[in-house]
Amino acid sequence: MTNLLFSIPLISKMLPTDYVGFTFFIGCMAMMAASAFFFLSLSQFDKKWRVSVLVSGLITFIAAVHYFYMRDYWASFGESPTFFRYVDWVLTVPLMCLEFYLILKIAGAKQSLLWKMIVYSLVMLVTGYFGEAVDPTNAWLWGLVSGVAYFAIVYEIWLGEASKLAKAAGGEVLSAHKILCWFVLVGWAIYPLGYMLGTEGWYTSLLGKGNVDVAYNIADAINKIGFGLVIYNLAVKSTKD
Ligand SMILES: *C/C=C(C)/C=C/C=C(C)/C=C/C1=C(C)CCCC1(C)C
Repeated sequence: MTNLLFSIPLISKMLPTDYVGFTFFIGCMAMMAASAFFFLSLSQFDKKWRVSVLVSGLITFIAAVHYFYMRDYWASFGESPTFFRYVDWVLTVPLMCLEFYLILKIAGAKQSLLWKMIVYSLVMLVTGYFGEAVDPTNAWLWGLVSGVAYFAIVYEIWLGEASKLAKAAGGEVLSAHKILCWFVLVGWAIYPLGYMLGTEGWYTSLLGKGNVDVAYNIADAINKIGFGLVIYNLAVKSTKD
């Protein structure tokens, strides 16, 4: 009998030029390490900040699990794991909206603000999924609707109710809110760029085609871990006071 165990590889080779595979691999490790960091830091904070830091850890933990699946999917099929990607986002982006709400609660944020942002983010992601996976011939149109929802989020935190609450809260909360606003405006803008590199549309002649997964993986690392560190930093500073 031939040794079946050795004829079925349990791990696939990674070519040195496989940047997608590489960024998936690094993504797994980074998200996992960040989760351990956030979870293990919890006990050092005042009670009211613990939930925020816990949510930071949940965001990177949910991403870590999806990254393990996405890495394997890419290694097995050499295709974008679009489905897992969007499931990850549908879970983690609303949690990022929750982070805004949690830090603004001390200034009187209402649940309606949270729900409004969650609805915007779901519209943004569901239409994005349709453009990438269900109806890619109209990718530009789905991307446009998704982009409008994205700008609604940007408006809400930069100029809308959330920004007013942040000003009312002042101090460390206001500084943290400002940094998170920049993450959403600049860090999140990498996603529509990746989308345009990965789908066909009028923009293809301008931008060309590129690898959507490398763009998404870099963006996820910046946004999920960076976002969490801003919250962590806020909790550290507010606990010392
Ligand atoms: C952790 C994951 C995050 C922060 C994901 C954010 C995703 C976006 C901001 C995606 C935005 C998109 C557009 C604005 C238009 C094209 C379609 C999307 C879904 C890529």
